[in-house]
Amino acid sequence: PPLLSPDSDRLKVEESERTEGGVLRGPDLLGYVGIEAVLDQMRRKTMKAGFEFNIMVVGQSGLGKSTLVNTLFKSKVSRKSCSPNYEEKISKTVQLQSVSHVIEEKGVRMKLTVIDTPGFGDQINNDRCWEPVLKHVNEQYEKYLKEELRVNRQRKIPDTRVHCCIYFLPASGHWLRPIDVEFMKRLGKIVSIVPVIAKADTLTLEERTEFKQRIRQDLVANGIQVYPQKENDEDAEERLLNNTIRESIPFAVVGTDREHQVNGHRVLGRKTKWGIVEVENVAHCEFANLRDLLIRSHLEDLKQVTHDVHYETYRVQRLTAGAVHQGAESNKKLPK
Ligand SMILES: Nc1nc2c(ncn2[C@@H]2O[C@H](COP(=O)(O)OP(=O)(O)O)[C@@H](O)[C@H]2O)c(=O)[nH]1
Ligand SMILES: [Mg+2]
Repeated sequence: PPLLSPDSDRLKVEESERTEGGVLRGPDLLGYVGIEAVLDQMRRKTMKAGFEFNIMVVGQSGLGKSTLVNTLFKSKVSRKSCSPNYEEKISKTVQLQSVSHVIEEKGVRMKLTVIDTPGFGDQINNDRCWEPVLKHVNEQYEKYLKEELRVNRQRKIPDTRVHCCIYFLPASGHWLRPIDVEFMKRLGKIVSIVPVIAKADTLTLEERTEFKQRIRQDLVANGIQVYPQKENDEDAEERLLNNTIRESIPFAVVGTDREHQVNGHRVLGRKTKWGIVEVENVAHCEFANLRDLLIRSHLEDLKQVTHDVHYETYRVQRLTAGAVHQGAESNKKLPK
């Protein structure tokens, strides 16, 4: 029997003619349909399921990586290395460590994984120290791809892909060092990199402005891609918002694990002999800008870019390479 009766076929054509090129908005409709309720449905589903966010921190030890991540999420999600034990100190290789926590706020659950890279850039010869990081990022793509390709696959594939890589630049520098260039050049192609200036409380305001400008120039000069990338802007509105971010990176940040009293309020800050650096005060440093970018405005976008751009690139490369490989294999088996 035909799947569609001639009648319903005609109906379909008429409908598509009527709506072609046009948007039917509220006032055009005969009454309230209730499409907007989909937002509530999405909200409820997301709240029930929770979501994953995987963040990686890269930079030499002592730059305040663990402290900053803890400051970002206002909890001890990463272990501070105040007194590195002997073994850690002599570690000759970059060792990646993942720690996961579930953070819940107002009923929304986020499974946060922090991937730390102790040992990065700590050796005298830092040749190819980007390699273990690159390997880790690609391994997570591979894991996801393998799950996706399985016949009986899970309804929701566990996501271990790195959604964001915060790269810590030491505040002492005047320009990007070779290790920074080498790392960001390679990793920028496969993961969203957000460069930050670590321990920015050690710079004067002029030094900070100069250093930031210099880094932006160096990034362009070396063809390094950092997040948010221009070609991934989805519309004019997003472009405008992202332009302001692109003009102000790298954020000069300060981290802390202490609260102090300032004018009767408890604030996160670092106490020095000459005063308190307030971490969340935009007049003091750009920590708030970083937090807003990573969590309040671009968290979902970071996840989307990871899936739609970085993972997609990996998937296409991997599957075309696989197809070529298989083709070659089957060619060999062909009878001559
Ligand atoms: N001046 C200053 N010191 C910081 C800052 N963030 C962390 N520190 C200190 O730097 C040391 C190393 O911090 P840690 O987070 O363990 O660095 P990591 O090795 O990169 O994870 C600790 O003594 C921190 O208190 C900062 O923004 N400014
Ligand atoms: Mg650490």
